[in-house]
Amino acid sequence: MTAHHDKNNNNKKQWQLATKVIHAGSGHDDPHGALASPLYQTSTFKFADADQGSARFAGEEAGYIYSRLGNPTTHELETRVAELEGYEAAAAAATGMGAIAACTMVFLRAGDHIVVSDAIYGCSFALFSELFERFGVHADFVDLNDTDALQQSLQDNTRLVFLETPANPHLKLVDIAAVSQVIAGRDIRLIVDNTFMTPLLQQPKQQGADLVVHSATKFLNGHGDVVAGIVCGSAEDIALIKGTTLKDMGATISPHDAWLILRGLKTLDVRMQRHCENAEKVADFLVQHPGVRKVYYPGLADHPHHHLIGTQMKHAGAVIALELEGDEAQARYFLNQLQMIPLAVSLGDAETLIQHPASMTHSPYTPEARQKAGITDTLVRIAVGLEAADDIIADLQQALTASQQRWQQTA
Ligand code: 4LM
Repeated sequence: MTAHHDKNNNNKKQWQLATKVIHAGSGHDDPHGALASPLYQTSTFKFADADQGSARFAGEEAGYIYSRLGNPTTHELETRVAELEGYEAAAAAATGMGAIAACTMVFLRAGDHIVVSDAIYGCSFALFSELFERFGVHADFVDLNDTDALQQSLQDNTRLVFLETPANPHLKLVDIAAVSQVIAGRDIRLIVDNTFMTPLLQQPKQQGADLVVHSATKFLNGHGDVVAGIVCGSAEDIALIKGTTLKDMGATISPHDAWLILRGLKTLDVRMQRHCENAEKVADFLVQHPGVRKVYYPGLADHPHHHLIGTQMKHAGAVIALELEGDEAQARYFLNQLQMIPLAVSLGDAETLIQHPASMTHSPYTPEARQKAGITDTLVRIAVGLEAADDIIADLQQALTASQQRWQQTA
């Protein structure tokens, strides 16, 4: 370890997040002094001799074995994101769903019960409501802002509360600290999906989350060229996840994808600033447009949980949902009119993306569950990107004008 590294390590706790996205975890000792993190694109690692191999497998000697179990590039990513979220450790996964499955199943066995926020990403809903049920774990989907409903949903066998805030797709917020207070003193872990915020806008550990999970596919990577996930928590919980659900079910990240996310993370702070500025401008535009019936964006003063901005979260983020005047066909017509903005699921990319949750990201919900969660058939979700805000707005404007004309003709 060089003097330079020692100095960095002594100061790193005081670093601001804008510095940590670049420097945290980058203590690699490349023999050539490479500035960028080396990519250890290897499946396996050579042992010096048989004793070393068996000692590593027995956990008696630190060191790498095989990339499903750990890899230096992956480790660098895990260290950086853990520091950003304020946890001791992290485990990277092949996808966000891989991370969610690994960090929930590890704490569950047949007969257990979990409580989940009523609006979450469609595949998380499918995992908890369908797959878990097949293995004897029952999930109740609850409005977690209703403290009485949360209290009543808790059972002796409840092991986890899982929530997303802001919720995909309509940006409902959950007061994490309030949930944490209700479950305090029980043997229940609180897991927060922080994908929509990133640690730069919200650090759920400060509100009492035991684990924080991300789809790293989104803002963390930021360039739309990777699918990945990551979960942060105590060293003990992360060691358990790495040693069981990740090791034996195998949703481990590719070192190349970890390397791309490390690169993407360096610009997270500047990207989030631009994402947020653009989203505010787009929300302001949508609110005043006569063809738009409702805009869901926590940054707007009429959002029911607007008060959480400035306390739980630093900013409303860059995802907006809206309802157009008209029916579902009208929403589809509008999507088809866009010229620059791609019709695509995902979020957090340089490109602004737009999609129809009821038939796309939230199609795994039953129609009844969608209705209960407030995910209407006319809802459209915009993940605001990094383009010039005027160009995003101009594309939305021309598509809204065209669809308004259609609606006036049909109505
Ligand atoms: C989408 N979302 O919404 P992977 N958690 C949240 C998410 O939004 C997602 C995942 C986990 C979308 C994907 C098509 C809050 C995904 C799952 O896709 O497995 O990395 O993350 O558009």
